[in-house]
Amino acid sequence: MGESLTKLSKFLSLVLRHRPEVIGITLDAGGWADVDELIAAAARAGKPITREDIEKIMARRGKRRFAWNEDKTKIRAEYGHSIEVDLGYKSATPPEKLFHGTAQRFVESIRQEGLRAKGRKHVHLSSTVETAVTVGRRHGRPVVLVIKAGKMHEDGHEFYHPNDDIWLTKEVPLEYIEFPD
Ligand code: HQG
Repeated sequence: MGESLTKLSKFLSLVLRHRPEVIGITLDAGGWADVDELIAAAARAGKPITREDIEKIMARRGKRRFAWNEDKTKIRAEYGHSIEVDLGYKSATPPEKLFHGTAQRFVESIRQEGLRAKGRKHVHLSSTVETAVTVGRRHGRPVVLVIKAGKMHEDGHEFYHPNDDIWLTKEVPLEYIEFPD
């Protein structure tokens, strides 16, 4: 993805996960924004984005951050929200182990209180170590924690699975986290 599309994708993440008000729109209960409204509002806010840009962002390989509704009149973020939205995901059964990429500087605090959602509504877990390393690197020196997801699920914790790589849960108590030596 070109640099300008990356910027636009980050802007969409801001609007659709955190702050729709920056361009003066609201999301519906499911987190959906009307695409025409979003395009018009973004232009008024001096952040022009075209339908073609959005199509390109949606067609890229890799993370599926956004989704269309059925008739492609609406768009929403699929994970990562800090605002309350009902994504309508059915709870899913996770594999035995999942991974969480974090930074070394957070490990001491995580050892005290487990994984918290912090600014978001969910803790984000990865299906693979590789993705977890990339996620952790965003914050500093990466550290990968192994999460006993199967056991958590058995014990009644709910998991959601918006796409192949990402699992969401409300929090991860300490007893389900394996720290590296
Ligand atoms: C850490 C990106 C101290 C946590 C990624 C993380 C992901 C604690 C940071 C998605 C803690 C929050 C989400 C505790 C958790 N004490 N630190 N008790 N509990 N933390 O960005 O998981 O590219 O909100 O380890 O790829 O890094 O945007 O969450 O380091 O999928 O599509 O607090 O966002 O996706 O950071 O990333 P974030 P995240 P996109």
